[in-house]
Amino acid sequence: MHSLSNFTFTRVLNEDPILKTLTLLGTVPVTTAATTATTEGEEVAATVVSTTGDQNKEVQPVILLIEKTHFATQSSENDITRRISELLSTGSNDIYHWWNAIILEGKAHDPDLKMTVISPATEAHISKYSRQDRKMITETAEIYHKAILPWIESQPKSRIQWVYNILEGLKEQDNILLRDNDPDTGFIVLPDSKWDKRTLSSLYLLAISMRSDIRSLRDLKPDHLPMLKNVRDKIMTLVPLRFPGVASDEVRMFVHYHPSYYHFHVHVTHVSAQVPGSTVGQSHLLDTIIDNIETIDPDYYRKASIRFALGVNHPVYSLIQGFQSASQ
Ligand code: M7G
Repeated sequence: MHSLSNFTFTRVLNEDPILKTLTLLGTVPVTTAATTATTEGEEVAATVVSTTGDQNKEVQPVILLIEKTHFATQSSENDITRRISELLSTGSNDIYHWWNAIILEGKAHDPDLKMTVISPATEAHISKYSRQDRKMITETAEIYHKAILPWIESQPKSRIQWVYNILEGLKEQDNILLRDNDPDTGFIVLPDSKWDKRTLSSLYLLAISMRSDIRSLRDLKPDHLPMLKNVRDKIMTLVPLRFPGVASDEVRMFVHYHPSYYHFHVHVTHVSAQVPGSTVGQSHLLDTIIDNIETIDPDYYRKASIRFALGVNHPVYSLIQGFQSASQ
């Protein structure tokens, strides 16, 4: 999908006036690529409905994540004040003046919006990106092994196809910042799709493990310490070298529990980056993970009760609630 001319708006899934983001659900006519994804993959797009006027047309659901970009500040070339075509006064008081401004023309090197398109979107995507209440909930080791692990194992492999595309050298190869091919301790570092690839204070990279047997934090054992330390040490060296201006003590590395994608990966961000959704209770610092396994208990993550915040639409939320009420 390279244009929005075919996009038909369905509804707003979410919006955030602080992060300046808008998430829309809509449809586009079905493409051959989409059919491939749904026939060979075990996952089916949310709805494939039709009808426009008297023509019956197959359409597929699409999610558009739209975010206003940060201001480019590096050179006078990018000076935002020169791109404002109209100023509309909204008031003033003494020395204070408020305007709304209209920018008519964007520039290729200083775009106004960053957009992510998920096409075709599955029910799981629609649920993830819809506005929902978040709750704190505790997953005990028993709940994990009896209720959550079977669910994780039932996830279609197609959900992490994008990860394999990166590891197998099929996609995003121009962006790879580091590749360590060791099958046990190796990993690939590349920009996270959330990052605008230019604002250092919101630097966001992803380190994806070469191993495909680690689904999440819960699987981590002493055997994995060399891999975890390799990620930590190499990233500490890589980031200040590749991104002068970001010092090693400004690099934050963490793992999400629950992640959206059950193939082990580490989030790498600038310490001051605002990370949407990554609130207290979902992020586990890489250094703390290493320490827990190395000095507290080799089986720490197999045994731990983990408390986290979760959107109520998340399947894990209802699985935990279901398990708790069944055992009462
Ligand atoms: P997570 O902890 O599994 O889930 O992190 P989260 O989305 O709840 O944080 C997965 C990370 O991978 C997120 O930070 C995503 O922004 C990032 N990501 C997702 N996809 C589908 C891609 C992709 O195709 N390419 C890249 N480079 N990053 C992605």
